[in-house]
Amino acid sequence: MSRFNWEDPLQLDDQLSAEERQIRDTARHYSQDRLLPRIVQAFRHEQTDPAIFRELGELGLLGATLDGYGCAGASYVSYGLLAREIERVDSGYRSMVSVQSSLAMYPIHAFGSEALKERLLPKMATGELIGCFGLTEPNHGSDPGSMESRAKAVPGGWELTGAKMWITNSPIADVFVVWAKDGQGEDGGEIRGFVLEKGMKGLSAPVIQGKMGLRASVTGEIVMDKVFVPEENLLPKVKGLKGPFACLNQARYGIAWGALGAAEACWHAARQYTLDRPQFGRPLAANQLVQKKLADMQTEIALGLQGCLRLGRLKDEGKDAPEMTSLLKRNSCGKALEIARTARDMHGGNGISDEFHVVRHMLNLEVVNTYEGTHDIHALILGRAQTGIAAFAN
Ligand code: TGC
Ligand code: FAD
Repeated sequence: MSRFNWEDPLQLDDQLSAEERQIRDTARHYSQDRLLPRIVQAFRHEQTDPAIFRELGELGLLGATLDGYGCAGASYVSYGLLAREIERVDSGYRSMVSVQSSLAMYPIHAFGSEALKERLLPKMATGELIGCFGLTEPNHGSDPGSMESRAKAVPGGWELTGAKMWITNSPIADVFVVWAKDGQGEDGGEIRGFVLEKGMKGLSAPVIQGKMGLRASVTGEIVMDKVFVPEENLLPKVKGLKGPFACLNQARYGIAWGALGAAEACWHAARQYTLDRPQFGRPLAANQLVQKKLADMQTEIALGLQGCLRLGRLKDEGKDAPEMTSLLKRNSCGKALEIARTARDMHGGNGISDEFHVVRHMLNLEVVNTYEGTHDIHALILGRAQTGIAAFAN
């Protein structure tokens, strides 16, 4: 029997522990059985189903790497594997998980008081409470250090004013992790993290309509008009940009795996479609041009997954660095987007229909390539790390 498995050319499966395979299989079965049947309608009609958070929570897939507070305490490799399985169906569903786990639960776990953790994390782990993360502003995306949101110290807490833009989950969120500067001076003081809660006076989160990608994942603004935030909702254990960036290190890592899951879905679809569809009296897959495209997809995905696995193992050993995540977030997103565009083309006219899924992945991956640091911003992070020169600085 051939040792070569076209679907797993470098035998990634053999490199996983029994526990990692189990989490991967749980996520795969849920995604294929419960998410795939809903995605075409959800994407077509821009519908986000909040019940999905509770379903994911029941399976232990929210905040999976965190210890305690009802979380699974799983490995980073397991987290990557579950992101890959969910994004195999849709990047929007993986986005919902990334934000809940890495951008909302993680900062509360890492930087929150014990009381805040005990009050919020167990219900976020079950999906009863939905979280979001507000860093980007209307005028500051790639350069969050220039944010305009301000937190003013007042008796008993803080008063927050400002606006956040492009915030995943915000219109349905119960818990808002928001970053704002704590002073009124020229540079605005230091960046601090705050946990806002649905219903606070002056807090609203209008939906952003008309997205052409990630249509199954709701996105909104966060508008703060003198919102009073009690002292216990401050994240006291961190100051400065390293607070939000610590969260982004986690989420970007999950995206690196997830984008390759979407790429695999496109590759498998292109292979099957070109095997099934005859033109000029033989399957499209019989043409050299088509086989080269399939070989390129297989190669990029197999190599990319090995990179993600290596980073996951380094994270599990506490030996990772943020630049490693930039390298892989950038590589996975750029390669996955290219694969989705090629798969769309290989489906011909049918590739334009949402029933064939590939155009949906392509549109989603345009977003995934942009958020959590654009493809070019991650190149500049890597450029700085090897030249010592920050190309984006004044
Ligand atoms: P810079 O001078 O580089 O750093 C300022 C301070 O932050 C520290 N730091 C990090 N710490 C931990 N992890 C990292 N990855 C870190 N990167 C930087 C750094 O050590 C320094 O600390 P200190 O103590 O010396 O003050 O800051 P800069 O302003 O020059 O940064 C430039 C740049 C381009 C690297 C950065 O701003 C950047 O990464 N921009 C991209 C913005 C971004 O990724 N936004 C994401 C928004 S959230 C989102 O998109 C969610 S979508 C979720 C979904 O739906 O899945
Ligand atoms: P800009 O920073 O204005 O960049 C525009 C272009 O200029 C890009 O191509 C960029 O690469 C390039 N560019 C910027 N600076 C430089 C430079 N110095 N040199 C060369 N090129 C440069 N944010 C959150 O905080 N929370 C969320 O939950 C969240 N979810 C999102 C969901 C969706 C659907 C989308 C679309 C975005 C989301 N974002 C979120 C925001 C996302 O992180 C930002 O859109 C992203 O960081 C880019 O910022 P920007 O849109 O302001 O683009």
